[in-house]
Amino acid sequence: MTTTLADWLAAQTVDPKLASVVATMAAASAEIAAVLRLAPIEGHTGLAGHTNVQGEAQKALDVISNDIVLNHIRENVEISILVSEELDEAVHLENQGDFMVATDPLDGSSNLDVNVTVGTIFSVLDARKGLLQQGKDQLAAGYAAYGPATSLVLTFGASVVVFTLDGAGQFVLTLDTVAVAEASGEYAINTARERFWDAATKGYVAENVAGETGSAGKRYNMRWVGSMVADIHRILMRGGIFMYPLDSETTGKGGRLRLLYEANPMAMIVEAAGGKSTTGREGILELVPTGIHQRVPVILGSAEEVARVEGWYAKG
Ligand code: AHM
Ligand code: MG
Repeated sequence: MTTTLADWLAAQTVDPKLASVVATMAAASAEIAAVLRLAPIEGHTGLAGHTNVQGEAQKALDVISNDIVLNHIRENVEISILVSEELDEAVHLENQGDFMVATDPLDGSSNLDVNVTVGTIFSVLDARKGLLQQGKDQLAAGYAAYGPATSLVLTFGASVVVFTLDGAGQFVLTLDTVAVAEASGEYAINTARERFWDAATKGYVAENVAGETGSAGKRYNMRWVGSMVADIHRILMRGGIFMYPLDSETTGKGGRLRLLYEANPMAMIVEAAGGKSTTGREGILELVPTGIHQRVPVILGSAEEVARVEGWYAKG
């Protein structure tokens, strides 16, 4: 029997208002998926002509996706605050609802013009507790991966489920328990940055490259899509580790990826699926944010691999 997202949400023992926030982000994702599918025909390609607060050139689809999320969020009275990668400031909506959404509306958008998987990442928090909350206080997290199929991955903290968008625009439950494999032979890191890496990252990756002849004692494969959503989705489905560590070029910024709407929701999902997440030195979900666009080092995935990286950091 088919379980739709609405069926599944109604069966959860969570605040129905919180469930409605998740349903809103799912609806926004379904609309973004429809726009992406036809973007080259509709001419939604290339740059929007301006930069966001991070100093990055916004793509036309970054802006369109952000507008879609904002429009859906405005229609849900339970949501009073939106933090978005594409908006300099937090948006305080007219609604007085108890929930805040932090989102990267279109992650990995440098992959758009080559038709490779991108995604929408989101985190749901209690708006009454302020903008800068620890990841462990997230109430829900999810992402949509726009790949060969559109997958919606959700957690309220206890477990992780996957829905697939059907031809009628409805999300259907396709995996009701996701477990990140404890061990893996796959790692994901942008190796072109090796000259900037710290000793721990160099040490861990060198062991993997040495394979069965090195101290890791087994063979590894490297995969890097360049879309965090796609790389994390692979890790949820078949294990592995994703790393965007602090390196000598990103140190001044605190890292590459953003805490509120990239690292925190992905860490919540990976941990709810039995994996681990860390900056290398502390748990991502323990970090106290200092700004809504704060960047952090991100290392997450299969528990054994993350523990090995932590071991390298513990050495120095
Ligand atoms: P974005 O939010 O501007 O798309 O940037 C985040 C993306 C991640 O999806 C991905 O893991 C990373 O940037 C890739 O970085 P790099 O270009 O160094 O490979
Ligand atoms: Mg992003």
